[in-house]
Amino acid sequence: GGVKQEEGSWRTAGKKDQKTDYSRWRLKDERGCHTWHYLESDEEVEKWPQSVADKYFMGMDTGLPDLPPAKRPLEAAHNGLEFYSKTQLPPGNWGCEYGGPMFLLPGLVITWYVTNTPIPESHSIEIKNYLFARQHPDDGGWGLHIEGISSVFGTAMNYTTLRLLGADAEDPRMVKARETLWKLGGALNGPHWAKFWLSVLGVLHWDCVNPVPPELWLLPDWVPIAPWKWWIHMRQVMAPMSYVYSRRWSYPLNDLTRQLRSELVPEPFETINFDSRRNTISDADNYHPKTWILRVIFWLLINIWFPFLRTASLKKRAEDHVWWLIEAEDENTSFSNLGPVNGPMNTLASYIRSGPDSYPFREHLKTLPEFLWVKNEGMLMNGTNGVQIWDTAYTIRAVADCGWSEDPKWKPMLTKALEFLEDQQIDAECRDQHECYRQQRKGAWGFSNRKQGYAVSDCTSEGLKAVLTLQTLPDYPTLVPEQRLKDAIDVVLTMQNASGGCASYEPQRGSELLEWLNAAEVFGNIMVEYDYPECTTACITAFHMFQKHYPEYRTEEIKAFKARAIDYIRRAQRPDGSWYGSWGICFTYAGFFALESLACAGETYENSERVRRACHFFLSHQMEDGGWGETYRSCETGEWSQHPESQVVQTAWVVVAMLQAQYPDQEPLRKALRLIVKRQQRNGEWLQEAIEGVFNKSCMISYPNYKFIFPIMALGMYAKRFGNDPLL
Ligand code: LAN
Repeated sequence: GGVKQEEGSWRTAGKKDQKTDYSRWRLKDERGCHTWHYLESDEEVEKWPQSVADKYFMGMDTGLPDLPPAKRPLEAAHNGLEFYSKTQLPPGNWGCEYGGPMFLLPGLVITWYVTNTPIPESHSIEIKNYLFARQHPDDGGWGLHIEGISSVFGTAMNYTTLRLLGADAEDPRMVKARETLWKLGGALNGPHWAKFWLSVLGVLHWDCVNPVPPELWLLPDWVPIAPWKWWIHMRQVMAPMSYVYSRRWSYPLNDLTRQLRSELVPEPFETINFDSRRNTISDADNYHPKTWILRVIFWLLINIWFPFLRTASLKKRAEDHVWWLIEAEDENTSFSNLGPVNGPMNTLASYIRSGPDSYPFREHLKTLPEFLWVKNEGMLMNGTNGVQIWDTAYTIRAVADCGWSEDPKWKPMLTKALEFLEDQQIDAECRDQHECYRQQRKGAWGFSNRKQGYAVSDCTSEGLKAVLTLQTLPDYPTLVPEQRLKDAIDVVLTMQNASGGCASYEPQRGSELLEWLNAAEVFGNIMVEYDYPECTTACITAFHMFQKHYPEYRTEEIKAFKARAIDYIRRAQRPDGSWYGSWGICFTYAGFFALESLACAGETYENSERVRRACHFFLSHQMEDGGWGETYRSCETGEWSQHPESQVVQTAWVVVAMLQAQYPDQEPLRKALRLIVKRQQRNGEWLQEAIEGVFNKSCMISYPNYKFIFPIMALGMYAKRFGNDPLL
């Protein structure tokens, strides 16, 4: 490895498959910022005892007792909550692993490596353990996400990560991974993002990377393809990527990266024409093939723009402006950054621009660990810096659905959760909001924590609903004053698309035709915001609840918003009665939301043909055992894909959906809940089943707390409707 890296624990080669001592890991939660710590000294271990939550997250014995067996719905919900409540973290929030994507750790580890950042031995060991644990046993490869088939993206990147961390090229598992990679055509058959990272590392040559010109950010706002119109995740990833691309920065070649060249690419390196490999990609990676228009644009950029038209001063102006945007993003998020891709990329950009001792680079190194998580398989990188606000708001809702908001047993837990949400509401706009093209955010909630600072339509709505649910009860203090509730409403009111539906972080800004310029190959629906039944429903229901308490505030606007939003939900229903889900798998998830929206509009099984169609869609997929199960393929293909096993989480979604619809027949729902209760363990927990979440159609992501939240919600709502008679 590089000379400096030897100071850290990059090369733990030879000491194969070490394990750290799991009794030394601790999760620290400071106002919703999560970091994992490995305590080296016995003194520290003594001072900072391991919590039940720590043990649970790492798959250790929690020591939680067996509970009286549950026969009735509320008994099962109670047992579930008894267990789940023990994982509430000190500031009042819930948290969990948020893994699934398999392309995140490589970006982080490559960034650490090329910036000569020492890596703690505990991290190096557990990252390797995780990657080996997630290697596909049959072919030795990795996919885009934990359940996905082996691809070049997954295999080349995770192989590289293991090698950087000291795994031996002759380790049989590495040999097997290489075989699969070569069968797929090697790293030069990888997607854009793989070629980018491997060029940064100096293993591939920049000529094989499709261009990302920073000049795009100099385009006037009216230009239809100007970046401010893109989906925020594309914008914030492409900005640092364009900076690094423009600088063509690569890590100097060393022994290890020279070896990697021959391990990742079957052809002899010297003979490769890199420019001709810009568009070569394996079928396993090519979810969204590039359009011919995009290829023509790339060709023009490479052959005309860069060599003949781009002046040095234009290059500098573009780089300076993109750097300004990167700095603004860093400041507006206190270096948390929007996500796990632009986090490492901004780190790298600040290293290149300002150097290893600069303030931004140092701050990035301190903040990046907030993406990491430790579980029984090792250390992984989360899809965001956590799920804090989202899971906490949903937990409040589930407990309330059981009718337990004022139960003295749960009041301290709920009060803590309310305190957390109060603390995490965003209280000010961004600096240079308009120049950074950021959405209004004062009064909003994000998905993870306030520090990250991105308003999300449905997170704001769920945050608001959770706060209202508790605060409007006489037993609870009014922590969030009226003005701040109205601020939240103001934000939600900015989120509607022209269609009436709602998107995620901002209303749609650019044309859906921009998808023709989607260069990332591995993802779909990535260039602009879309309408989502999930986000739309959260907004509708937030208004609905808010208006019960504050009927006078912006009444007409809210009324118009709701009417148009519900109309969108109606239009988005497919002929078979289903809705396509974008953030959870898949039809069971979206239907759960859509039927709640329709219930808000007074549409139920009895009076609505639409609702009946939706219920029959669900009934036609109910399994023998009473449950529902669809695989992640539903998201990729847009058609129901039957899972061989029923899934507790999806079953709970359908039960809630059918209860919202006021489906008259109790029997199918009772059968479904029997399954949920049978799957419950003696200590009240449910075990992890298939992956629950998705983004951009092709990448899956885990929501481990859903196995508590939604069964508890379903059991509570069922009991409210049909009574608490024994299920079994
Ligand atoms: C998330 C996580 C939460 C999710 C919900 C709130 C559940 C959803 O209803 C709205 C969209 C949102 C906020 C969302 C958007 C995309 C995210 C941030 C993710 C799925 C988590 C990870 C993903 C992000 C894009 C991963 C990085 C990958 C890139 C392609 C940049």
